[in-house]
Amino acid sequence: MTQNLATIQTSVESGVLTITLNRPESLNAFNEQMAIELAGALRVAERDDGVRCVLLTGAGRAFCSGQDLAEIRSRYSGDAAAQQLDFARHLREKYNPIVQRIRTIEKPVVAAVNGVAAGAGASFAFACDLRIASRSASFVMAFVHVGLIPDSGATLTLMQHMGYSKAAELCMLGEKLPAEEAYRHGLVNKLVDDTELASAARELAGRLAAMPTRAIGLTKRALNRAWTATLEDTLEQEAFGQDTAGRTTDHREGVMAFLEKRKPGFIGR
Ligand code: T3D
Repeated sequence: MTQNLATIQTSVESGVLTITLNRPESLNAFNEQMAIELAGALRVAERDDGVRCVLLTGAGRAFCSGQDLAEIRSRYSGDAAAQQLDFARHLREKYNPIVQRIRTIEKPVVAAVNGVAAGAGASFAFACDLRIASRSASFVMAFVHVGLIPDSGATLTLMQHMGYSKAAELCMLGEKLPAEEAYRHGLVNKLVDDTELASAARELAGRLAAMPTRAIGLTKRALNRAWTATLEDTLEQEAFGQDTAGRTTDHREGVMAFLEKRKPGFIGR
């Protein structure tokens, strides 16, 4: 089923919710309406058991160009202190809930990066669990060019994916990182020709959606927590996750399928 909202398009097929950022005339710049609609779509994805993987992509030649700069022009009328408050509130209310949801939803989230991902648009791609990109795609930490700092979690996620040195270079210089180079640095998981991106992304997301969703969700939770945890905490988190995964129908199905030498049929529970 396909749904066309003002700034995004959503469709669900075989357990994959595809969210397409759809403002191609501004390279899918992120505005207030998109914040509302994207947050809403992710909320539905979290609650709907029929959704077992989320695929985020962009319409046209870009993934997302970050904050709609035309929209924030109106902020420049107040004094400096008021502007600062406004920026913080804007991040807390519009961007942060989206990044939190992408990171904490216990289902795989894949970014199909179909073109340039700039500013917070790049941050959204970094927040996803996996990135598949077309050869012509690129990442630009554009924040510095408009006198801002990286946000939407990128100061953490970019470092996690690439290490401090490369993250600092990209954030401080704001140079375009082509997808080929991003792939070499491990930022992109899979690189494909432009004409193959849509089908390769659907194939990857479809594969993830047919896997044991509960185990994948608990794996994601454990991986996320491990960044800031001690070994002791990590072992405990894994014990908890295993206890929960071990009680699922999918666990039993996986074991039985192995013993009966057949393909497993996972149901996501
Ligand atoms: O509280 C807060 O709001 C703070 C939060 C900040 C989060 C952020 O994301 S800050 C960073 C914002 N994003 C940028 O600074 C990126 C701006 N865009 C660019 O640097 C370039 O457009 C790209 C590198 C992304 C792509 O370059 P190129 O040459 O391929 O395309 P272009 O010609 O620059 O853009 C095509 C059209 O999209 C153009 O419109 P036009 O002239 O055809 O009518 C351009 O104005 C428009 N566009 C691109 N990015 C944005 C945009 N319009 C509004 N906002 C944009 N971010």
